[in-house]
Amino acid sequence: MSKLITIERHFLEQQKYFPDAPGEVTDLLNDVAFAAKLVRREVVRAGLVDILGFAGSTNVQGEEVKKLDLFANEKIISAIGQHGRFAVMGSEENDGIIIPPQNETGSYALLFDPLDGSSNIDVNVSVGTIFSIYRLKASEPGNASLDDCLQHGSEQVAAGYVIYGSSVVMVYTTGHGVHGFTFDPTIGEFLLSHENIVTPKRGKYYSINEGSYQQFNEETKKYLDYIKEEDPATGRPYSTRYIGSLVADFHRNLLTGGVFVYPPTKTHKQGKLRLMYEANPLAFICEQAGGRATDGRNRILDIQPLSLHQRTPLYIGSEDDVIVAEEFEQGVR
Ligand code: AHM
Ligand code: MG
Repeated sequence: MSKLITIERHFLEQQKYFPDAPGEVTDLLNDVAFAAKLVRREVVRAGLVDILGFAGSTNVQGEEVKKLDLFANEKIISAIGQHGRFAVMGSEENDGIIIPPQNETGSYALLFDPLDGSSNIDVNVSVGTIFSIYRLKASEPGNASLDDCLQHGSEQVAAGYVIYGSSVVMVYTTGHGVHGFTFDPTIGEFLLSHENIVTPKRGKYYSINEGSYQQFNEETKKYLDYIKEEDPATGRPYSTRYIGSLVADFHRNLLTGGVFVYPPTKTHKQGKLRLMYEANPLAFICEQAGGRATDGRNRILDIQPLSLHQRTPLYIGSEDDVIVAEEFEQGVR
């Protein structure tokens, strides 16, 4: 039997990369992994809501049944906020920043999407949690502000996601490779299952919501025509894979190779996805795995954020595939 490595053990080993912050990064990641276990516990029982009570109603214990994404949001805020390691948080579910009760001792900012893929929550399709960690930029602990959240993605100390799928997997990076852990429910631990993930330079999948075709610009339409042409030399046509849960689409493409595109549309010039909660953490992971992530022109990690809920087009995945999609977007093909 190969050696079993728990996620906690792996976090400890990452600490060597942060000699100026003894123990801190390990603790931060442990907090996130613990919150993920709490969310997992609820996600795997999602179907039971039908038996125990509908979201928005009262369950058999007389408690109000929360929608799963709101539940995940509250759990993450309370489980992580209580340890005093984060001075400020931003969630896709909250309009403004969140200052946790023990913020005076925290030197970090956490940005997260508690349960991404909302359209899939009630139909037993994979959803995910995404997170991103920064050191405070502008403030002393106890005085953290929005500015501490609005940092370039390239400043991330760590980022990761949890996919609640056929099994539950947590993937993270601290800028030293990308590592994946599968949850073993019998012992309640995430165990190392994907060490040093390297994404293929080219894949065979493209992931885009083609139902929005009429909303796309001419460049995107041309790209879609191209990707479906028959040309064995370049592996075309590519196969479509689109789940509608970013974490699930990203995770598959990370492991198998491929490109995910959420382009600008006629009505949403900046696309749909959020820079701080979705694009930045996944871009950090993707680059660490040897892939590429841009808004069609600029590297995601170099975009200056101006607001917490800012949106961005997203081209992410295997390097060669992303470059082709960008060339179409820029009109050079
Ligand atoms: P959400 O935050 O409301 O869940 O929206 C984000 C999700 C992503 O997971 C996914 O990639 C995208 O929305 C799908 O959008 P669309 O239905 O427009 O294809
Ligand atoms: Mg989301």
